[in-house]
Amino acid sequence: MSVLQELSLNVEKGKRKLVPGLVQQALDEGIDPNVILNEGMIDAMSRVGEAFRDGKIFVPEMLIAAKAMQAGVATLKPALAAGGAVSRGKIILGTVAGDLHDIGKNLVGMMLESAGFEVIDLGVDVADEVFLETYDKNPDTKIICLSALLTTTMPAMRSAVAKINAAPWRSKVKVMVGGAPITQAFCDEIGADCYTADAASAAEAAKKLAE
Ligand code: B1M
Repeated sequence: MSVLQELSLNVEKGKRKLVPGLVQQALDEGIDPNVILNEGMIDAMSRVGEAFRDGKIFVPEMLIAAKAMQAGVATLKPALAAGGAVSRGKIILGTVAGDLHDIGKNLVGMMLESAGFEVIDLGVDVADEVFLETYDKNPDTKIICLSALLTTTMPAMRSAVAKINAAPWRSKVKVMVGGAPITQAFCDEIGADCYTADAASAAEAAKKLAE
């Protein structure tokens, strides 16, 4: 079995203590950090999601797998986020109200930081008002980034974007959205400026938007 297969299996099984060592082994074998992330960990989380959907596992198993992935991401972070020291400005980032998923958001934050942005990470379950208040305290913010992982929290994303769109400073800031259920069509419908499907493309898009 290759190290990536072993890593993927251990993320899926939630073996938090084994995952960092396997990530390190993969790095030592010279495997591209993005390949380690996608084929060694994100793939595993997709299988975890399918098993949950099919009723084969339950929330605790999903949480244990998430913790294993987080441990792996921590080991991978220096290799993944080997960014320069450029300063591209501030970004406000958070997972919308009612939504507790943060692995994808954290990856987006990591890639934005490595692209040279200062990221104000508001965490998960962020109320609409908190995005607005944080902008008021940081009016030099260039982009507000919203993540949502549940179809049931897409309305919260719509609501947050509607409030941002109604703010007097709207023309000075860009709004980016993403997360598994989000699409370009939904982004257009709710009046956000940019949708991207993954963390790497979010960082690329942010660089263009902030120019
Ligand atoms: Co949840 N969960 N979960 N969960 N969970 C999903 C999302 C689900 C698809 C599983 C399934 O049923 N197949 C399903 C949603 C179904 C739906 O909405 N239609 C689901 C459900 C139902 C739930 C609960 C409701 C379960 C319950 O309680 N009955 C519950 C809700 C809790 C809440 O939020 N209120 C719940 C809870 C949890 C845990 C807490 C146990 C745990 C999260 C732990 C954590 O995040 N710290 C969890 C997990 C782990 C998952 C799965 C298995 C994995 C999510 C993940 O981390 N993926 C997930 C299934 C799946 O995704 N296949 C599932 C890896 C991560 C890297 O990908 O977050 O998609 P992702 O991020 C990607 C892109 O989406 C993108 O970039 C990242 C990759 O580069 N991206 C952006 C994300 N944000 C972006 C922002 C951007 C741009 C790109 O710009 C701003």
